Amino acid sequence: MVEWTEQERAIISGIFGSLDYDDVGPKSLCRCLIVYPWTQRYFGAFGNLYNAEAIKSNPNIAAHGKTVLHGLDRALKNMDDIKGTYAELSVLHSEKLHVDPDNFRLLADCLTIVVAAKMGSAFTPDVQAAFQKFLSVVVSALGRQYH
Ligand code: HNI
Repeated sequence: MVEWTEQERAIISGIFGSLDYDDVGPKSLCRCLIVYPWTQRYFGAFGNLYNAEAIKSNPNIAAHGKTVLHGLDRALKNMDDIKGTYAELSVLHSEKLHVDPDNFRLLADCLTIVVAAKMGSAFTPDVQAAFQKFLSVVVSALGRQYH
């Protein structure tokens, strides 16, 4: 089981407490789709992804970015059982959506960059360490039900 210090818990809840989901969610997913274009293959039914501008102005992508970010609330509320919390979502991504689990890390990295850009100098190494630890646990939990 993952151990969390009080400082890590405080940092992580602080980040999410001041997070603008409607801005950060879409920006992170857009960044992932632009920087790693092969991730677009899962969003064939989402409409126009022809170039970066199209991705950034695609309302389906924006909506899904918010869904994914709100998906992280589950981990936030269950910090001591992130693995169990994501069992079902892991099965969905594996068996139904067939998302390559390497992509979880890519999206997590894009989220880190967007959050860092927003926080500026408040994104200290300690903050980065706690946030990346949290996302690593999420990424590992989401990849858990893959065979
Ligand atoms: Ni993901 C659906 C959460 C990474 C492709 N995804 C969801 C849903 C949640 C979610 C929540 C909605 C489930 C439902 O309807 O019951 N996804 C997350 C989280 C991460 C993640 C927390 C990682 C941090 N998903 C990814 C990645 C990809 C991805 C990296 C592909 C590159 N997800 C999808 C697709 C769907 C999806 C595709 C279905 C979308 C739809 O509406 O058809």
